[in-house]
Amino acid sequence: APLGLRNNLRALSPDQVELAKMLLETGQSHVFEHWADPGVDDDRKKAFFEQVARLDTSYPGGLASYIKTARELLADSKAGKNPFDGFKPSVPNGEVLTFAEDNFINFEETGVKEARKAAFVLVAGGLGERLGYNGIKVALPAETTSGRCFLQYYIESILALQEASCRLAEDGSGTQIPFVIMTSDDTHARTLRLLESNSYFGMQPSQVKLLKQEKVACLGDNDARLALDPQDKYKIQTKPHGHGDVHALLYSSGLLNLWHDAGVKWVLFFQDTNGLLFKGIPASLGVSAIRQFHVNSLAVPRKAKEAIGGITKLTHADGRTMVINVEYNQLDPLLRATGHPDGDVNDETGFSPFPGNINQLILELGPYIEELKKTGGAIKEFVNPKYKDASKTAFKSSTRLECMMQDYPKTLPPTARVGFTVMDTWLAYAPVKNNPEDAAKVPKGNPYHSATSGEMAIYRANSLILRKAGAQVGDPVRQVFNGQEVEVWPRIVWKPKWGLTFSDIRRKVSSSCSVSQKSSLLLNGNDIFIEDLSLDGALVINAGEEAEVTVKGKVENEGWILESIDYKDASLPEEIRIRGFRINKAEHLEKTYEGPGKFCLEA
Ligand code: UGB
Repeated sequence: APLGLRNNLRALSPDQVELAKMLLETGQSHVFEHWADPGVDDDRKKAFFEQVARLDTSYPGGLASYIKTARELLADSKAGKNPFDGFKPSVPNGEVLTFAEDNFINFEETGVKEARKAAFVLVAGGLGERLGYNGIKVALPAETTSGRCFLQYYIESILALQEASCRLAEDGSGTQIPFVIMTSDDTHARTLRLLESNSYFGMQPSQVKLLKQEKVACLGDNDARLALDPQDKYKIQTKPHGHGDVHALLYSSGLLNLWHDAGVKWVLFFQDTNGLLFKGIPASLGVSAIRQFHVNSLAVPRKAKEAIGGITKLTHADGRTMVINVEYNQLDPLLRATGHPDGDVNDETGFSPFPGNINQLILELGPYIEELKKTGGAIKEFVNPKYKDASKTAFKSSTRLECMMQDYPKTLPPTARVGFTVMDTWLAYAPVKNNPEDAAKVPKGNPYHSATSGEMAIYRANSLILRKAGAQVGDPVRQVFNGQEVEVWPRIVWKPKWGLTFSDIRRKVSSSCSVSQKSSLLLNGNDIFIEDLSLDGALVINAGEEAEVTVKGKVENEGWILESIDYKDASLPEEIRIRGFRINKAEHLEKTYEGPGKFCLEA
């Protein structure tokens, strides 16, 4: 042991001695080299061991196992080893759904029935460095017509599913769908505050569990020597380990067994900023149930080189196969290395033949628990060091191991039923990941994945859905906001409960209604029926739980106007600036019906 540690040995507790031993045995003696004599910096030494203990217990297999894996992965990386060595990629088979077709409607119906046996898990520990927003991403408005933030949209959607599913239950029993949010030190306090200051957006607080992921130790060199914090030599530098942590956290929390005992059958994982997400959930849950998928990944058609992973079938020379997400930076080199000299390119459909992973996973709980009993929730990791030069001997900055939740199937036996469901992008996927400057640089034809495009996608989806339901909805106009050309459809927004499935929506909208492009229609209620409405302006309907409202007639007013703004204008709130527009509520008609009773708005 280095002198620094030897001098302090007597002052250490037995637990601390054990941790020190583990560090020495794993080649980490350097962390003690600068230690001051006993009596000096004692609090910092105590904090050091507390941190080491935390790093040790929060990682499946402990810190020693982390260091061992790191050494192996760093050696592979230095040797330039291809993680897919021996595997050939091909396009897998899955369920391809088209919105509003009969089989889509059937899957939705089954999905809603199954929802009472579901639990939802949101991974929201990421800071979203690409977006550059200062707050937590789930607090961002998904769209600014209603102002509903992502977290509110998710919770209201889960509650809508819960209510609809319980209504269909044969035994008439109620249930509370469990909702887990994985947070990190970067997001935990703010997520909790957002929930508490909004009464959990209508959910029972006991229904919601926050599980905080810990960061992992940083590695300073190819020997996996732990990197010390440059500001504090008694502290190991740490960085996020990735969304794959969610499996180990769920397992160690004990929640999975509790859910199993309570009759939960499906666990649905999803990400922090997709304002279309729940439009695809009922049908894909239906696919899981009918096709009996142990793992069902949701996917959308993907443009070649788009920054989302590709769902790929990998077949090894030794016969092993798996259906897995290949991350966007790996798919192109993998294809080039296996006889596709052009790499990841669009085919005649204008899309890559590999469907795009939107990282919404539906796992069947029973087989999931069985697998986690074996793995403890550990997910195959990777390392991505930025080397100083081609000799690959030193790093530009410390690195760490990372893992992704969609890599869960990598350890599954070949008998596992791993499938996927492809949906229309306009229906199911519009994340908010890129800041305005980067979004404006996205190659033409590829999605911006910005706050601007995320909001516009919601209006487009709702407009297209109403069209499918028979309504006449005005064509969009093209406008440029924050340097991004987008389609601006009528701003139609409803509460998740109003339109959970296509069948619900079709029942509530008659074919004789029309909404012009300049219009905004905001439906805050459940039983609102749109009959013979001709809207050219803005209309807001608020209906209480027990009010049934029929809307007819002609509404014409100036409406709500989208005004361009400069994203650099610091006088505006950041969540508005990142869209490049704000809504000027020039004129609208607003009606509120508390109920109980039947009401009719004849404009
Ligand atoms: N997240 C955590 O909870 N903890 C972490 O440590 C890190 C992230 P990003 P990424 O849908 O377009 C994913 O950063 O990782 C949460 C898929 O890997 O938004 O670049 C974070 O809060 C990729 O295959 O995305 O790419 C957020 O909710 C593709 O599907 C989520 O994890 C891509 O998403 C994702 O984090 C996509």
